[in-house]
Amino acid sequence: MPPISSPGAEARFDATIAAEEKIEPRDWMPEKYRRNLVRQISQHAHSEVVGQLPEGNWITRAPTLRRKATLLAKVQDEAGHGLYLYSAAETLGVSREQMQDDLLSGRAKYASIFNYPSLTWADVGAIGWLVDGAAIVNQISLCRTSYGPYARALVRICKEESFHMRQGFEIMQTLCGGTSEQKAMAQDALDRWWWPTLMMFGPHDAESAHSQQSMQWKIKRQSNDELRQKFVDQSVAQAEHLGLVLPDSDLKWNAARDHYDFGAIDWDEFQRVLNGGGHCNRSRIKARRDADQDGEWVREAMLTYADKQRARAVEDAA
Ligand code: BYC
Repeated sequence: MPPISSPGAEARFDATIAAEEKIEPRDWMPEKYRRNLVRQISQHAHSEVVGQLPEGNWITRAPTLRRKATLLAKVQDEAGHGLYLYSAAETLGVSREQMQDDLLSGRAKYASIFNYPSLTWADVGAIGWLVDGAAIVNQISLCRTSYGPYARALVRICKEESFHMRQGFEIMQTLCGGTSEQKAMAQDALDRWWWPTLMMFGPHDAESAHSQQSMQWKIKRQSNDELRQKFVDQSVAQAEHLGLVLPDSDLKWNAARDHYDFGAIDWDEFQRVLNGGGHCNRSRIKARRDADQDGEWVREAMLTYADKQRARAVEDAA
């Protein structure tokens, strides 16, 4: 049941946001704030779950037992992130079934990056280094989001993402210190993942439909462009350390701005992938639909078991 509005509820909501305190599920909140959060948190949850697929593809082919165990743990963590986030969204009155249905029917989005294929083992390194690296930049900022359950889920997620980024960077480091073929594999993975990673931060601020309101409500704490810039700035030194070249001829230090300038993002490609035209859009949704169907008997069995337990408790109490 959503909290009932009472006189002064909106002023209390505004004062809570202004005081940098958290809005909690028991608090009254504007309906548009609630809906915007459900949209962002559920899309974030879907991204974590669909995001298991590109790397999951390499679990059976990891080059060593140690790499396999680490990758398995990382992919499991992503499933856990999905669970924390679905749980946070449920506190806003939306059901898990509804969110699942929105994903499977294509009504809800998930991060466009996961519609790109993971072609070689180096892609597992590039995903950890770049994709998890971009996610951390975004999510560290979101730890200060105004909705309590989302903020608390993000604190835990960020700790795990930090391990994910390091495992990716270490794979890249190993490949870059290996044979010339291995280094070329690492460069090729960087070339393919760099630009889609920059798209993870969303459209430019001027084109971002939700940013202005989300920043006012402190759901988002930094804009899409600010976070993207932060990611580019941190990545340059990391690429240099690896001895790799970021695939952008316009990338150069701008002393006046105290930031790196970088080239234009292909927004047509971004829109095409968002609208279903990426390499893997269909296979990603098919994998989620198959998982949903394959898991149906488990859900049924658990519900039947829960019903039986409840009936037994009622009998015992009588
Ligand atoms: N991909 O007004 P805007 C991970 C959509 S997974 C797809 O700027 P907003 C990992 C946007 O949703 C972590 N769609 O939106 C897992 C909106 O569409 P709707 C992923 C995108 O919400 C496994 C429209 O474009 N992280 O770490 O203010 C392995 C207009 O955009 C994208 C999160 O989800 C995109 N890249 O800002 C490895 C972080 N960008 O809803 C790693 C949480 C934009 O109007 N989310 N759109 O239909 C956010 O921070 C924000 O939602 C965004 C977008 C910055 C993504």
